[in-house]
Amino acid sequence: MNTPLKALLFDVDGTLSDTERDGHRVAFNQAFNEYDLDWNWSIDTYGELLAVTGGKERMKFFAEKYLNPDELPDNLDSLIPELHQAKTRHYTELLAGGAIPLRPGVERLIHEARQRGFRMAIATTTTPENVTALLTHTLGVESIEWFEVIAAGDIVPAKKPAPDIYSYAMDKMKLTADECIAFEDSENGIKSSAGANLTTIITINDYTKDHDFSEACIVLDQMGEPGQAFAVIKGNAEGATYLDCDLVTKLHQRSQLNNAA
Ligand code: XBP
Ligand code: MG
Repeated sequence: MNTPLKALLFDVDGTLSDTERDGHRVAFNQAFNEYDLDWNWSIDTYGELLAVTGGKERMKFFAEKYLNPDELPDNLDSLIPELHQAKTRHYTELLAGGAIPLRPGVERLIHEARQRGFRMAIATTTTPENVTALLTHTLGVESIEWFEVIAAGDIVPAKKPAPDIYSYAMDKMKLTADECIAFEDSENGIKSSAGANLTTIITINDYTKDHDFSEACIVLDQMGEPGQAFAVIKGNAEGATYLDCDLVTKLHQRSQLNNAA
């Protein structure tokens, strides 16, 4: 039984755009500065902290695991949501300043998917405002409407690696996992998508290149463009040099056949 592919479900951070190092990390540090905290997340420390998804959850983890008890602010529980609001403000300002572009091939694939009538949704742990700011400042404000569901942030209580955010998006679209394919960049991301029984295409980045992607149908260094070939890290791209809807459809079909075997 081969169910046709109907929808493309995209992670945001690390997948659509390299937002973590020069976006989220910088915005966290700006928020700490604004609140006169001498916390500063280096590129390496941030890589460790990415093990925890969600900005509020990440700050709490940092405070509890990286600080001495005497360094902890008394009002930590009320401070974290305030800091997070400030961080979101700084982050969306960075995006508005054009600081973070889409990764290679993302815009092309999204346009092609629209033309070919594939449905699209977002499934991410980041705050909804961050998603709309990224879309607005890269693809244009009208692109928000191209995504039938923007499943983001606290809309589900259990963030990635829990499968809930993908299950939520598929429920809203009235689709089953075998009618969809997910695009992810991280181990927490694929735990979530694979946990929701989704075939998953991985494009790695510097923070995630050593993660475990054994459940991916293919692992690429990027989506690639005509004239800018991707590198295939794991899997079979059947001679293609960039990710287009034909390759996405083939990967989906192949994974269905493997699941049935
Ligand atoms: C993304 C994240 C997010 C951002 C911060 O993970 O972990 O938490 O780093 O966003 P994924 P907020 O790509 O797997 O969805 O500060 O808005 O929570
Ligand atoms: Mg991600």
